[in-house]
Amino acid sequence: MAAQDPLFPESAVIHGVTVRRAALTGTEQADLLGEIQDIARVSRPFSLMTGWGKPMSVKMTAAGRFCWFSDRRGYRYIEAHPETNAAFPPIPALALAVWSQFETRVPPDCCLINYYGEGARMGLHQDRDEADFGYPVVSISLGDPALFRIGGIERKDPTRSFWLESGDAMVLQGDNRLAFHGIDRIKFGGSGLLPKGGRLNLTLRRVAEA
Ligand code: MD3
Ligand code: FE
Repeated sequence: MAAQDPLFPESAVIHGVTVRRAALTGTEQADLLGEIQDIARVSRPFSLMTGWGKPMSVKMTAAGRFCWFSDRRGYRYIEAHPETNAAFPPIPALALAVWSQFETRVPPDCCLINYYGEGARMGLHQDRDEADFGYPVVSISLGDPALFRIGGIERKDPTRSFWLESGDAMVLQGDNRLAFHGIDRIKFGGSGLLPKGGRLNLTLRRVAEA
């Protein structure tokens, strides 16, 4: 492993969150993107409805057993694609390898895939539909930079922001596991990774009880 550069540390705690910059090399990012494109061809990304009755600007699909889902009946994890009823494809090996760098007790059973096109954002929310908050959520960013915001366990708590870039991994655990968080905006076209621009975020989770 290369020596730590204080201006670009390989692993840094930023505002209490562990971020591993360049967890994936350029080649690995391109390989993982190819795998996500294959998944998206069979498991088409869909737009979910927000609690306000408007569609989310982020499109979603998944790999692994579970996919997060929301409709007028509420939020839940589903095990079949809402349009085709097919099971979701397996989680790419490169994503599993990143998870293993942070969590070795259990494998993830959900790899949520979020696509951010121009102007897409994700409002402040908590991830609390999983069985055991003792397991982390691991995020992998691909493509355009995104301004990530994280607060505390109450919506009114103060928030902090920092940029996530292509190839960065982040682990949310402990006090951060139930923190409010969101994506304020992306720098559309700020990375050449996705041919038509935009950002992909993979979140690896353990949904079912181990
Ligand atoms: C902090 N995704 O899918 S990833 C989500 O970039 C989600 O697409 C964002 O929030 C994205 O639910 C942020 C980072 C992330 C994921 C899960 C968390 C941060 C988190 C769970 C708890 C606290
Ligand atoms: Fe989230």
